[in-house]
Amino acid sequence: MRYFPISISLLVSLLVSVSLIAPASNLKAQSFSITRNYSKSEVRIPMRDGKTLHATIYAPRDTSKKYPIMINRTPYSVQPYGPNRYPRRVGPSEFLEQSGFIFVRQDVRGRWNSEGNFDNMRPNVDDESKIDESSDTYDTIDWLLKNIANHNGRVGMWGISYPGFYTAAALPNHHPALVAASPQAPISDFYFDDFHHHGAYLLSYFIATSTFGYQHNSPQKSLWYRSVRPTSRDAWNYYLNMIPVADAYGQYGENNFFWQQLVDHPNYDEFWQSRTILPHLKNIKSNVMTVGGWFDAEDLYGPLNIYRSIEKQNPNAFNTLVMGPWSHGDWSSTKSQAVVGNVAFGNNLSDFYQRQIEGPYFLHFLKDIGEKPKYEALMYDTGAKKWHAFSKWPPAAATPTNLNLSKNKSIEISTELPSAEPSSLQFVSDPNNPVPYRARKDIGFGFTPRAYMSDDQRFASARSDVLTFQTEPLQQPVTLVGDILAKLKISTTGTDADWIVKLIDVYPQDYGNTNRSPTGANLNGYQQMVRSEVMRGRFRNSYSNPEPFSPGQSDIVNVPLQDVFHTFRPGHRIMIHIQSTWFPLIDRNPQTFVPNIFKAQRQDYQAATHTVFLGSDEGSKIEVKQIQLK
Ligand code: PG9
Repeated sequence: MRYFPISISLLVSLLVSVSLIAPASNLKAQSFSITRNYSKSEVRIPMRDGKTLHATIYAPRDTSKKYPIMINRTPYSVQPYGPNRYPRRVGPSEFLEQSGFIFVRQDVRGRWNSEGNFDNMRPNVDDESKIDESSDTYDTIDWLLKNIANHNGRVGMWGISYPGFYTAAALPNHHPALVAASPQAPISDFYFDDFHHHGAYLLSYFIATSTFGYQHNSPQKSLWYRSVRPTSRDAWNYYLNMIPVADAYGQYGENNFFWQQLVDHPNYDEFWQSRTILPHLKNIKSNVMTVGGWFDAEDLYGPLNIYRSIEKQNPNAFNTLVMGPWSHGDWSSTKSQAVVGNVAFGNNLSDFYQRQIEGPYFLHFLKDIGEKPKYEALMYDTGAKKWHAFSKWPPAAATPTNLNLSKNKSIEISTELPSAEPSSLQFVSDPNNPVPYRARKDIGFGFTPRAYMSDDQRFASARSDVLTFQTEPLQQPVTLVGDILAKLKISTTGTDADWIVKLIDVYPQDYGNTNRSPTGANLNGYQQMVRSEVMRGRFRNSYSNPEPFSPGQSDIVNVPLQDVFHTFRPGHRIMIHIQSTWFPLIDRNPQTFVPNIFKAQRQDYQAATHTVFLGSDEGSKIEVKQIQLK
């Protein structure tokens, strides 16, 4: 068994012993002033094609030492612009700001005060005469090393979300001075992160789509576009009436190039395939620490697959993965409690991460302070609520197991195939009466969907168009690790359908007596979402070549769910949901096969009867991996 069950206290004592951090008594920092400790300068850095990119440099006022350069590249602006205006935060954490780095924040090509055209997830081109995000970062690093004072010749990069993508996109053919990169909640591929999940468009990104769809004509220090403004506060009906979805175009205006690209490329074609960074993560000499949140609604595919791609293509690289009980980017917060929706995971988790995980990583590789991290994967068990360090992910000790689904809606956990006789269950799926992705009271307009990832699923269990399966209360803990594959044998009376699968932790009826939720939610019998995913049925055999279903004919739909690390404790149940609408998280499948669902007309949206085949070795089952933790 090659894993190291490490509690926070043990991990802290390990790190305090190498005097990386002050003992707990000093953990709470005084309020650290960027203005008092850093001087600001603004530069325009020339790229190899002649375009110049704006960068703001915050250098320590103490010029008696040499410092590493720490770069963050962003499409969200490096505001505030102007020599005498300082932000509250310039680095990944106050802990690292206090340690002293030369922080460089840059507007990426085509955004805000930088020149050039913006291109979402700009394709990486392996041609040094052409530009991409890798070449822009190389040119930026080269210029900085030659033009700024007091650096120690080493460069780090970090970024959360889109800046996480730019950190990963710096790695192909990276500058030799780049020695420590930390892509955090990084986007890897817009067909599996953010805007799409396995072919389904995330309608819940409707507001965000306007952010990345307007070119500016010249460098700008203030917003050059108007975000789309829904004409109603009733999100549910606003989205329900948006048919054809492509009509939203009218609300964006003709010049939202990204919306047009989304509508024109519903399949995983060359447009999207050219924009994934995963196959380009080769020949990496830099050290990499990828960070993600188990409840990240935006970019969960990204961190898991960037770690995997680097591991596969660079077996000798220092490549670590940290996954904690966080939603999108929570690890960078200064909040004392880690809470996702109604579920609390403990105190000082982001402080622990910043001072004892992220901090030591950069201090070691950029300043020769402290030891190299001793784990490859530092993973948080979201059920038992404790950290574990593994030598690889998924852990070598993980054993394949099946959640076998039965007609009586029970689940049998077994390494054997289902023993029950062949059977089936049916439900009517109606896109005009879709299953909400949250309790209706919680559905509104947001920049992106965030909080649904640990929601109570009792609102859905009660619906006839959601098939609900569950185990008996567990006698022993069941720990699931790694990715999950729902192998569904189905049929439908329609010619297209979406298949959504959810993994749920059902709390005991008497749970809440001692564990009230920080939001006041009653946790007795709470049905906590652990993982969920959709497969748009037309893409079941190929994301690039959609196929209709033949009405009444059985077919196989494999639904890949992202990794988990979750212990279902004794007294809890494991629950599975299967459904075919998930609104308005994703757009609705009209259940009539049309060339492009964005352009489906009202008459295409038809109810259909779906059948899920169970039992025997051909029946539907959920393939998981189990580990026995000490
Ligand atoms: N990945 C996040 C995002 C990308 C595009 C649109 C909306 C959100 C992020 O960068 O925060």
